[in-house]
Amino acid sequence: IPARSRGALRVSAVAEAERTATSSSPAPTGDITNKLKYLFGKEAAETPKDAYHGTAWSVRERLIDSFDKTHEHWKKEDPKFIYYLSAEFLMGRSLTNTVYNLGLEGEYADALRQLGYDMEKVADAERDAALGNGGLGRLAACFLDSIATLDLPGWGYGIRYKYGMFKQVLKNGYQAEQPDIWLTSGNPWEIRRDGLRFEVGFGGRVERKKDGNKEVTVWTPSEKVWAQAYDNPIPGFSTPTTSNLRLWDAQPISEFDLGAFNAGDYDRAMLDRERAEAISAVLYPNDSTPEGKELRLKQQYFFVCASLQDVLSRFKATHGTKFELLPDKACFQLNDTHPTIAVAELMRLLVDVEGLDWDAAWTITTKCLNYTNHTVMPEALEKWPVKVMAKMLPRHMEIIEVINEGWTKWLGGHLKELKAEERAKRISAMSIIHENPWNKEEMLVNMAYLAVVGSSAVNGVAAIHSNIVKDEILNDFYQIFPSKFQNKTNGVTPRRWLAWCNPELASLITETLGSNEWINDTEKLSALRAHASDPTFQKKWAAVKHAKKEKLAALIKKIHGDSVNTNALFDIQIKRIHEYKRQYLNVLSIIWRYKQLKKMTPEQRKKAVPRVCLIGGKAASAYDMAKRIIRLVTAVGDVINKDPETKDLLSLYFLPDYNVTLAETIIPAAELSQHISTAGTEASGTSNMKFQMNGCLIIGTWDGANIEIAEETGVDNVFVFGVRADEINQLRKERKNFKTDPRWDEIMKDIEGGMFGDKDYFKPLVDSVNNMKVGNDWFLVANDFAAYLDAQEEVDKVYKDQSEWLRRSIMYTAGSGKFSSDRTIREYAEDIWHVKPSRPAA
Ligand code: 9GP
Repeated sequence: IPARSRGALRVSAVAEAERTATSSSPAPTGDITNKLKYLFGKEAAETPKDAYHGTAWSVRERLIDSFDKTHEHWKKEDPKFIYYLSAEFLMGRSLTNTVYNLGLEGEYADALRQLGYDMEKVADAERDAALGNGGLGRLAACFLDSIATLDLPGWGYGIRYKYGMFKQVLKNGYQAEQPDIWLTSGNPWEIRRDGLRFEVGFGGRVERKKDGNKEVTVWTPSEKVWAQAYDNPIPGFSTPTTSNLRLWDAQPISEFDLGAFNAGDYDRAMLDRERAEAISAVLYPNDSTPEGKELRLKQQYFFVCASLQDVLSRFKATHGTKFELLPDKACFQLNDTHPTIAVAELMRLLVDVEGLDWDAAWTITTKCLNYTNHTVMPEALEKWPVKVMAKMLPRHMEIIEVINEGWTKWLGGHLKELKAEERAKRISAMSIIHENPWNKEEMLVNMAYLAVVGSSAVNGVAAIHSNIVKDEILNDFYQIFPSKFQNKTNGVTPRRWLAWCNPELASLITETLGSNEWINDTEKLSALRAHASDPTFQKKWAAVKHAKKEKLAALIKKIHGDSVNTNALFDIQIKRIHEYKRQYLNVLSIIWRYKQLKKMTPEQRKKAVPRVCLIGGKAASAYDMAKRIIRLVTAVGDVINKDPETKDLLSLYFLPDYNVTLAETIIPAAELSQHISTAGTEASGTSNMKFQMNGCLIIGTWDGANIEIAEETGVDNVFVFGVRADEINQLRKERKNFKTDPRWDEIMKDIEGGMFGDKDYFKPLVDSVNNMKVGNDWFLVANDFAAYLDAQEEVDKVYKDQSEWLRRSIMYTAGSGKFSSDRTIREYAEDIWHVKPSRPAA
């Protein structure tokens, strides 16, 4: 990072001077080499990896100082805390973020330079902490950054997975999954809290016993593990606050069965350890088998149980057993349905362990919990078979039954005006425990319903999605509790996703706006609008984009060995691979573009807009159709990237192992990004916001946060196409009358005919969209195809007018103020959590 950019990004020279003056930390150069010598046994940093280790362990100490001060302050002040419970935290790398957030980048960059290293290269040696799958987990990470930056007393709680999200590799163009072994070289960003562990039980039996006159319930689990705490300090930006992400690692209660070992039964000797460690081994074990399902439920309960015990033990240390004060001191956000077992667990802890009566415990529980819904996809709205729940968590199953009895009884009273038959129907539709519609023999616990009944507030993550939650998914509940339902449009941290990943653009913005205050107050970006049509400013803007495209081109060269045309439009779609996200639609249009180019004369080709198309994302390991889509991308790429006639005008690459770090290189370089889900299916999307911040134009459907982005950017600046959410149901019913576009028919024949090879493998993909009958082409790819091609033509037209393109690009960044996660978190803090900032002294 050039010195000029660093200066332009700094919080303020005064703040930094103050920090350095009060810091007792040793000079970084010596400290880095000391860390290498005493922790790694190395005399000097021989590789960027060495330099990374020395730097990270040195920065860690500064981070811990800040962490300790913050937590001493909070202990003294005893403010209300928000606890963000999430099965996923997609943190990415920490070094750059930490030094920038702590204002140490100058010091450490200089120190590394003295050691002969460049900060960016050193940062590159870090592995991503990929403890998440996609948007949900990355959102949780952005939220932690904002919680700390806004000085809000708050922690994240989750699982310290030994293996994060799998590493995706391509084998002959097909996705293959490899374990992500991310902890082998140690993790400087965590602190193992020795002695801070809680017991978590599973299975066993439940009994009623007499305790004096009182009947008490005693759960004796058949299996127990320790949840061991690891803290991951989260530095805020431009503040002394450093918050925390506490992750739990599962460990055996008894280390090792020496008796079994001595008897020669080595497998049994290790059994407890293996069973325990399996709980925090992998993110999202494949749950297509009953064992996989049990393991997932175990994981969810494991981290929820440890987190609640932890919070209650801190609460008791200050307030004893005055649990009626708990809602004034703690609130919990349930990130999707994964932590919903918290409803039953908090009841169990309050009633069975602390001896509160049921009603008092229920009032406290519902005041403390809140639930965010992140998806309309039925597969992600979890429903656990009663059988599995009863086996794994017998006491919780009982508690859920009692909650459901109380709830349905209350509902009966509330709906007493209705006729008996109608009332019974409504109650049955809203029961937390219900029949499996596909298998009448099986009863299910509906976790979303449990979350709604057990929470104070329920929210969706973009305006359209929150309306769908109210009007469709949870409409019955909305009718009963309208005031419970809210919207909190997602946001992303402008630190990682603009300032730190695109320092060149950040410097230009700071220079133009006269200060870097926009980093913490993104509404200030709107002042860029005044410069959007200024040719001198446009030139500088374009130069930054071009430099970023060069960097991405170098990465493509490294991965695929090909040089791409950096004067081409960089057109990008990066997200999990899913039918509803419609990467398929993108590929079909690329095929069409290729066919058109092939038909053109050399003269006509000169007028064509060249494009480099990039697609990246992981397909869940058991998601067959998504894997076929990846193969289609690579197969089409194989054909067109090798065609000498067109390859400078069109290329298509699949970027394997899409993760946070890759996104940090891709997003600043993007000129067009695709957010083309079927309207009504993408809850929000958050990469759309990251692209927008980096001045990337969007082609998208009227879906998720695209709508609000378009409103903020100016609808005319966005390439919007396709059917609207309110038309979808009708269109699905009318499938068989749908007349496909002739261009569509041609492409389907090409794929079926083997133009890209592998025709048998692609057949199910073609069949899934091409048979016009009810239930097929569920995501309406065929319906939107023609409109999408038109929108793509419009993209080309605007790209030819570079001054208009650049004007739009600037308008995107200028309109991105709303999508800072600081805004989102402020709204949660004010409307749901009622948590106030509490900043430690610097
Ligand atoms: O699919 C949604 C995505 O649209 C949203 O931006 C993100 C954060 O709210 O959550 C995703 N949901 C999940 O990953 C699973 O519910």
